[in-house]
Formats: sequence, C-alpha cells, structure tokens
Amino acid sequence: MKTFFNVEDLGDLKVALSEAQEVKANRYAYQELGENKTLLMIFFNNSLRTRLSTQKAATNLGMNVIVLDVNAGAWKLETERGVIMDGDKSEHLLEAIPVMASYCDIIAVRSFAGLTDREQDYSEAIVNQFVKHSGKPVVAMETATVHPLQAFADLITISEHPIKGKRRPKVVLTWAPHCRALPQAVPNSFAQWMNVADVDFVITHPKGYELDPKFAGNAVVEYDQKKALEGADFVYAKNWSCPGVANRADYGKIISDDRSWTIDAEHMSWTNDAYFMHCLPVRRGLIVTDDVIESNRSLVIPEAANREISAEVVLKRVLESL
Ligand code: AN0
Ligand code: CP
Repeated sequence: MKTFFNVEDLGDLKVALSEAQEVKANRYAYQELGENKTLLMIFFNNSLRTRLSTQKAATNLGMNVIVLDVNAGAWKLETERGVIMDGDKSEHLLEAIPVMASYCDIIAVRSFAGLTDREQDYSEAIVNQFVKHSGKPVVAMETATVHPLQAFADLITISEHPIKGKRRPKVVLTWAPHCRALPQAVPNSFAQWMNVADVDFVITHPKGYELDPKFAGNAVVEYDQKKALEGADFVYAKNWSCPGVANRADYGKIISDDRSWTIDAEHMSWTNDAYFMHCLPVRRGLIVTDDVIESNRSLVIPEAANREISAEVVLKRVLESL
C-alpha cells in the first residue's frame, strides 16, 4: 500500500478485518518488519487519539517515530505557490516536504479543511503536495476531506459487536449540533466505508447538510431523524459544517443549531437498543448527553482503542510494500 486515503486503498474489507483481529491478538508479532524504518508524523492541527495510537502502532511494529507539530516550534509554512513570502511564514512547503521526507520512510499527515474554500479543500491541495513531492508513502491522519484511520477503527468496532439474528446491522450516521464549524472528513470517510461494508446504512441530517456525493454514494438519506433512528443497531453521531453541495456559498458554515438533534435517552429509545458511537473528541450536552455516552451501550472507548489496530494494519501494509 503506497497511500492510505480511501477505502479502496485497503482492498477487500473482510480480509482487512480478519487481519485487524490477527494484529489485535498479537500486536507485537511484526517487530522485525519496522526495524530501522522511520515514521514521520506531521500535525498541522491538534490531536489526542491519532497522535498516541499511530505512534503506539508504529512502535508495535518496531519502527522509530518522529513527531512534528508544525504550529509548535517549526517554521510557519507557506502552502501557496507564487506568493511573496514577506509575512509570518518563513519556509515553503515545497522545500519542507522533500527535507522532511529525507529523514523517514513513511509520512503521516494531519491537515484539516480550512472550511473557507470548497475547491481548495476538496482538491486535497495540501496532502497531494506531500504525495507529489515526498517520494514516500503518505498516510492520512485526517486530511481536508477524509479520516480513514478513524473509519477503519469504526468498522472494526462494529464488526466486534454482532447483532443477534441480523446478518446486516442497521447503522445510522446522524448529524448533531455543535458550537464551532467542524470539517466533513469524519462523516465523509464513515459514509464511504459503510457504503462498502456489509451493513444497511442510513444518513440523517437537517436539510443543507448533504455530504458530497463522492462520499455519500447511494446511501439512504432520511431527513426525519426519528424515522432514521427507528430500528438502528448503531448510532454514529457527529457534527459537520455545511458541505456546500446544494449551496456553495454556505460551505464550511453552521447553518443549523437545532438542539433537538442532540442524542439523548429519548433518541436512543427509538432504536433497537443501539450502540452509541462517536470518534471523539465530543462536546457533551451538544452532541450527546452524559447518560448516553456513559451508558453500557456506548462504544466510544473501544472505538478509540481500535485506532491502534487500524493504524497498525495500515502501517504494516505500507511497510510490506516498501
Ligand atoms: C475534528 C473534526 O471534527 O474533524 C477532529 C475529529 C477527529 N474535531 C474537532 O475539531 C473538535
Ligand atoms: N478521533 C480522533 O482522530 O481524535 P484526535 O483528533 O484526538 O486525534
């Protein structure tokens, strides 16, 4: 595997899921694979889970790890070509990328959507420069439009919780309100992965929050949240800002603050005693109430723990292809 951005990069999901279980049962079995290999993790944005779980996965595989927080000690990086660099940015990404690549074998990048320019974000302008100019395999740790390590961990978590009497569980991705504009990367990847997985997938959100068709695919969209949640086996809550599909001018904006979408016990009572999922970090009281996230149906902690496993499978595959 040379890059990891989309579900297709992983090939057959059944094979990937059984590999995940094998790795989970014996996570130190591939120490020799990463010997004398270096992972460079570059963060343009904050992280708790991605940083810790990816570093842990790499060390499980015997790799050396370098972490760079671009905003904490590195030179501020210019990302556009053709600008006169007389502002606060001291270095250009076009020099920084090959320099950073010279110190490592694999590059993992976190670079969130700017949420101001839809074309810029959806063209993946930043991470594509890493792919083009590094000459090294590039792993997404949440880019402008995708968060595949999260979606893979979510799928592993769902597969570990079979629903009695059902071959295909009903999985519902529901928008929930939030006080700050958030990217679409998590719902985009979750939708992309659920569309390929062996599940019945429904997306629910207020009008105007339609995900880009490239990710929503043929998923059922139900604007009535109650109807969508009826009979659900997994409720995956997430806020996202306006994807600008119907109205480009609203891209990246908060166009609804409807608190009736917050997942509380009443919402969960409409489901088939569903499991609750969220990628974290989560703001309680906005996305989900304390009682729901603390309930015995909440999977948020096992989901986060599976980030180590999704990252290990991905890094293992990349190492095998070096
Ligand atoms: C980010 C997001 O919504 O994309 C990261 C989630 C993994 N969340 C926040 O910025 C709060
Ligand atoms: N879920 C997730 O990616 O968390 P972090 O932003 O803390 O890495």
